[in-house]
Amino acid sequence: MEKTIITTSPADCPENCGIIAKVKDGRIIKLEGNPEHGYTKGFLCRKGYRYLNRVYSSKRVLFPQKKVKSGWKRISWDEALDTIAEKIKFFQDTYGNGSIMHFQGASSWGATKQLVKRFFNLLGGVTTIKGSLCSGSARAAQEADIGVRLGNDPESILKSKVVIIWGRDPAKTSIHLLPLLKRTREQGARLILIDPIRTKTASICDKHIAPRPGSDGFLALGIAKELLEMSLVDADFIENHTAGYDTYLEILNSFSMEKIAEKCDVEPPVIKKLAHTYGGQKPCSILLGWGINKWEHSPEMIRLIDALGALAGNIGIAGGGVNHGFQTGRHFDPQVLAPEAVKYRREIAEPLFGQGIIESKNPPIKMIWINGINPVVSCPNSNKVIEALKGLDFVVVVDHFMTDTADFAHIFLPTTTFLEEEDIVVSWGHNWIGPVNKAIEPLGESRSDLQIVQELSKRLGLEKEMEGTPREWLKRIFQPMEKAGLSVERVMQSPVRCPIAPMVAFEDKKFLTPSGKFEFLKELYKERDNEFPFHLLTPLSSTWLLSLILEEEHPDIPQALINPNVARQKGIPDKSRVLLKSISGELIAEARVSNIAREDTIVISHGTWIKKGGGVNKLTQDLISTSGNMAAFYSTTVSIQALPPA
Ligand SMILES: Nc1nc2c(c(=O)[nH]1)N[C@H]1C(S)=C(S)[C@@H](COP(=O)(O)OP(=O)(O)OC[C@H]3O[C@@H](n4cnc5c(=O)[nH]c(N)nc54)[C@H](O)[C@@H]3O)O[C@H]1N2
Ligand SMILES: Nc1nc2c(c(=O)[nH]1)N[C@H]1C(S)=C(S)[C@@H](COP(=O)(O)OP(=O)(O)OC[C@H]3O[C@@H](n4cnc5c(=O)[nH]c(N)nc54)[C@H](O)[C@@H]3O)O[C@H]1N2
Ligand SMILES: [Mo]
Repeated sequence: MEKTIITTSPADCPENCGIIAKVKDGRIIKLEGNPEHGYTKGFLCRKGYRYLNRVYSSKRVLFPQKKVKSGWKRISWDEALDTIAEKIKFFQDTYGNGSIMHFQGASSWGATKQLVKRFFNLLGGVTTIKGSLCSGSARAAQEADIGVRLGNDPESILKSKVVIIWGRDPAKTSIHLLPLLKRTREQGARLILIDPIRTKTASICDKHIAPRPGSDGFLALGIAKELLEMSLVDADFIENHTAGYDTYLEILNSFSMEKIAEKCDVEPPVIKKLAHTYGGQKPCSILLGWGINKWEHSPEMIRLIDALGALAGNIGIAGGGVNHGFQTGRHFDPQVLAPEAVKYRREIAEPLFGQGIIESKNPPIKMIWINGINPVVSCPNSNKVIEALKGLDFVVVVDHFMTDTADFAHIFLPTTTFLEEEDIVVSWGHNWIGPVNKAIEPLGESRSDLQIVQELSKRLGLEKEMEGTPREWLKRIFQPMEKAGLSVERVMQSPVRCPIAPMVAFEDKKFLTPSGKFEFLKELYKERDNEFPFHLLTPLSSTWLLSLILEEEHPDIPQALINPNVARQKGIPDKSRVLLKSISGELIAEARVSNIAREDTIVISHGTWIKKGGGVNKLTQDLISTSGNMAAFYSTTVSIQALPPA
């Protein structure tokens, strides 16, 4: 008998696709797109269709493991959880709660995943994490400007006359945006891409501008100058709905157009034309990406781009907006995290994870629980992350696979995939909420994150506070949505558009800032001196999602894209081996000579594992954004040299 299960990808991806799982005799035979999902509309990316290769991979770990001298030894759940409970009690009693750290990532956006945080809060609070590896700067920038990171519904671009895609590569990272972009272009809209790399997205755009990496703040200042020069500004919006305009003008007036052009390496006529396009035809939408968000000074860069929206009166209108992503927290009841139980609080910024552990004092961190993240691969400065993990007394990793991080665990706990779980996914990339219905029983002895902490809570006197079925917990977590008229039962039937999400953000022009107005930035950032000659951009890969790569699917060697002129100067033939060096480390890669990269830029995709010869974060510096505690992966510079064949 074949069954059809309605589910949703909880992956850390703006698409969160609606999925139909076809199940026969307890085994999933196929994943398909769910045509009833209003945004993803029945198609998945290759990674989605092929997700079953992960579920049924022979490399998936399905039993608890303990590290022994000769490697890993299978143990029972009882032994694993008894050991962990004893360690928790020991570290609490000996050094205090701060000696225990909980590092939860965002690899699954299932709502029940928060309950692991509840468990650690119920312990009285432990050392946790603040900031982000993904969107911290954009959140901080938009909180300062408009009060919250909230954009127009993606469908709003169908009303745009111009769409500027700024530091985002949807052809690779948001494939369901493509049909919308194509439709709006067919209706006559102009599409403009701003990206130092000539990506695949450039081929669907009318114009591609490749500024110096990290210089977009200046490009935005140049556009603003010309908007003012040509009176393409919305005086009413500036007068009635903004604050801090005079200070912003002072910043603007302290640079000449020529200086700006030199800084961002875009010719004045190109900047001026861009300003005419942006200010000349309303509405114009800016789609801000995550590339622009991974620099030390990203908060200022993003605020300078937001300012364009305010100047041209392109905020709060259909087809307008400076759109990044959506905050998902407002859908959930914060009390579920048991904040009242927290007596101890210490947070380490995610980008400084390694350093934070190494330098921790009073008490030093001794034990860590890691779930839903692979910090050795994903955090900047992998070498420091490894040093930090090696120095800990007790490491627990909850995952599906023996990742580079899991290699440092003392106990590995096998967890279920979403196809073995019941949950709800609220997306950060669009406004649809999707059900996660259980398609199959857990494979092997794998357990959900929730089940794992529930079992552990029994050993620590917290059973009552953690008990409940996933459905019962979902009803508690989802209280605010139930109050807004959307029940958990309804969500579990099929994907549904979020009832509180506006099609147009801030249509009433009442911003959630303390002044109620759009706030211009007050200060520019300090430019950094680069240590090495090339910017290292490490964007996401079209082939894989973050670090979710099966070992057998790894490339033999990472590929480094370099400009033909650099290749000539340095004597680096195509497909030859090169050595890259930064302040943090070294990496051997294969040079791919390509004019999609600027002469000052080297490009390597993020995600591959160190034990498979990859790991671009061995090169990246552990730098942090000026606000929002965001990892500044792209502020790293490198040198490159030819290597003899292996
Ligand atoms: N295939 C695939 N899809 C994914 C993911 C994946 O790993 N693989 N990951 C998902 C996740 S978690 C996220 S956050 C999203 C991110 O989605 P995107 O925003 O598309 O991702 P990035 O690759 O970080 O950056 C996009 C572009 O920004 C450019 N960029 C870098 N620095 C600058 C700059 O200074 N100025 C400008 N103008 N551009 C710059 C890069 O060259 C890159 O082409 O993708 C999601 N979708
Ligand atoms: N150099 C460089 N580094 C980057 C980036 C970049 O552009 N350049 N991009 C960054 C971005 S945008 C992001 S979002 C981060 C992501 O960094 P991570 O959060 O590390 O992302 P993932 O690779 O998705 O997942 C980590 C692990 O979680 C596991 N996992 C999946 N689902 C579950 C679950 O339900 N429970 C448990 N316990 N485990 C689960 C997976 O098997 C995987 O091993 O990486 C960042 N790192
Ligand atoms: Mo991300």
